Amino acid sequence: MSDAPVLLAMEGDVAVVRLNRPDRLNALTPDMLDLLAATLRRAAEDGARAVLLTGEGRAFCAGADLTASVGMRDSGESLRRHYNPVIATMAELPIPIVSAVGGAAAGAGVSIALAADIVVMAQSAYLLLAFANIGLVPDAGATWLIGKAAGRAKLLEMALLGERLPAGEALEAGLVNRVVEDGALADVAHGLATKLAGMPTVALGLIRKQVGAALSGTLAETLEIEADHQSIAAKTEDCREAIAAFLAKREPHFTGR
Ligand code: T3D
Repeated sequence: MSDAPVLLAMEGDVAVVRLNRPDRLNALTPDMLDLLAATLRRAAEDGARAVLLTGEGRAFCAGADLTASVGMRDSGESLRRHYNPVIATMAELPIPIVSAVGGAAAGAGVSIALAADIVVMAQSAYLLLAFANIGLVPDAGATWLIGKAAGRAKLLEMALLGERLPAGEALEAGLVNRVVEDGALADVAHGLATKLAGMPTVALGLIRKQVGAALSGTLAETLEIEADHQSIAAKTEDCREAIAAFLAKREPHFTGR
């Protein structure tokens, strides 16, 4: 296997993107973050219709690599240059993302896991906003992602106490979508990514975009965006195919166009 810190493998229409520094629990370096953003963009440009994002080894991602001079550089600048573009790329990608979280998702690794559309966790996995434990504040969108999904009380608890949130509690808090037996993680996550890759890709991309906009916008703005997006979606080949299949009482075949 390649020793690149981020691996990409196409499995049918699913781009499997793997964080690959298992001996450091996939801790993030600036180069790795840049490669992750570039890999996600390339997967979409090359025609992938869904992404499965996961980590190699016993963790999803342990956040910033603490051996790589956090504290000696301008961390705000590091976030703006390397971390924020990953989260922005994930938000703007035109295809859906499933994250498969085994073991730890800590620090900025929490944000990368939760910035996916569907988050699947292994039973023994956990989320850890480790920042306050080392005198830092949540970053890479964690404050927004957790606040929007789970609300103020859970966000403050996780951010201030810096304790592990087990998968079952993450599910109860509305932070993730599925918790499965450890041995089933890869199959369940891959199954969801494969299902998404076979769906009407243009509509899924628009749904991602309008959900993001709705969470930050007003009802009036959302109504407008929905109308704009429906104009586009209703003209796709996949929409025509779905309606023809419905009327002919057969299964649709979606091409992503
Ligand atoms: O300037 C900037 O870039 C600012 C940006 C900040 C963003 C952030 O993400 S800050 C938060 C950074 N992350 C953390 O604080 C988490 C640190 N890690 C841990 O707390 C623990 O490792 C875990 C709770 C995640 C897992 O614990 P455990 O007991 O399962 O594993 P371990 O033994 O601690 O780790 C295994 C190895 O991975 C170990 O190396 P060794 O002893 O086998 O040589 C450990 O040092 C290494 N490792 C784990 N996390 C990191 C790491 N190495 C570098 N950076 C890490 N974040």
